[in-house]
Order: sequence, then structure tokens, then C-alpha cells
Amino acid sequence: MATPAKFLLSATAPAQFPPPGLPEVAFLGRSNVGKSTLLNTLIGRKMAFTSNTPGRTQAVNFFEIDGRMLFVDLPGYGFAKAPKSVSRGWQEVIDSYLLDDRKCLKLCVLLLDSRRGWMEIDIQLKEWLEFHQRPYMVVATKVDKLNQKEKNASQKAIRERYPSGSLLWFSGLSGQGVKEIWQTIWKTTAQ
Ligand SMILES: Nc1nc2c(ncn2[C@@H]2O[C@H](COP(=O)(O)OP(=O)(O)OP(=O)(O)O)[C@@H](O)[C@H]2O)c(=O)[nH]1
Ligand SMILES: [Mg+2]
Repeated sequence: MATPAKFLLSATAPAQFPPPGLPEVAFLGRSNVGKSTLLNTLIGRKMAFTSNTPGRTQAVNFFEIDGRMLFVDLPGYGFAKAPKSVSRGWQEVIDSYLLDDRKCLKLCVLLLDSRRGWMEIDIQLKEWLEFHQRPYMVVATKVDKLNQKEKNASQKAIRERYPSGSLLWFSGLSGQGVKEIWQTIWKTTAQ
């Protein structure tokens, strides 16, 4: 079922961020991990651009969800193939959003590719979130690409560095995990 949602604005600098108001849920993760796909699946229709080419999302895109919260689709970090000047620009826009001390940022959804688990840059972001006491959950994406044995191994590896926080599995193909991810979002944004 589709959730009422509308595209609000696309920002490339903090001055363009909407004034703090509704609770915000930000989607963070490496390029191509599936941030925009997860956002679209949660909403129930295609609003954020997705692509096979890493680096598709190039600005901070805000979507208003049911008049109750904002979803924030961020550019992917760590896309090595992007020209340095471009990737640095995106990094700045991600940093500026996270460092903006937005009190309305209620939840960061940190996406990991279930086939790869934690990579150095993900760990840096995780430590940054913990240092700044930002509530976050981890979503392992593209789980449809793993068999059960691989999934068990992936779960073990992810849990080694993240023993007890919220960890959910997601597939954009089957929709696995959508209900549970929504439950966590509702619970966190209602507080
Ligand atoms: N099989 C499978 N493919 C997925 C899944 N999620 C995303 N993809 C594919 O992975 C590619 C990247 O997805 P996006 O949602 O654009 O990734 P992103 O993290 O927003 O990428 P950037 O905006 O470039 O940072 C697309 O081709 C998607 O169709 C999934 O759960 N399963
Ligand atoms: Mg994207």
C-alpha cells in the first residue's frame, strides 16, 4: 500500500535545508547500496531516483511522508570512481547535513550491502554516529542475492561489530523487511 508522500526539495547546501520541524529519518550508506530503493519501497512508489550507476543521488533530497515526518535521501559516500572534486562536493553536503545539529533528525538508517558487510567507511560513519549520539539502525540490503548459508555468515559478520542494536534485512525485490523497518521508524519518530 502506498504511503502519502511528496517530494519537498533538493538541497546542495545547508542554506537550502528546510527549516527544522517534522521528525526526520535519514538514509545513509555507500553509493549503490540501495538507499533510494529502500526509500521508494517504504513509500510504496518510485519517488527517489535509483540507478545501476553508483552516485545517482547527488543532493540531499527531502520527502514529506504523510504530513508526519521527512525522509532524507542522501548521496552515497565512498564512490571511488567519481572525480575527486565531485565526490568531495557530495561528502561536504552529507557532512553539512549530519553536522547541522538538526534536533529533528530522529533516526539514521545506516545501510550495508549484505554481501559485503562493514567496510572501513561504514565503520567510520557508525563511530561518528555513536560519538554524536545520533540514534541509528542498521539495514542489510540486497538480501535476495544471498542464500541461507551466506545470510547466516553475513549476519554473524555484521553482528561482530554491532552486537545489540537494531538490525533488519531488506530486499527491494521481494519487499522483505519493509514492515519491520516501518515499525522501527514509527517507534523512533513518535518519541
Ligand atoms: N537485487 C537487489 N537489487 C537492489 C536492491 N536494492 C537496490 N538494488 C539495486 O541496486 C542499484 C542501486 O540502488 P539505489 O537505490 O539507486 O542505490 P543508492 O544507495 O541510492 O545509490 P546512490 O544514490 O548512487 O548513492 C539499483 O540498480 C537497484 O535496483 C535489493 O534489495 N536487491
Ligand atoms: Mg540514491
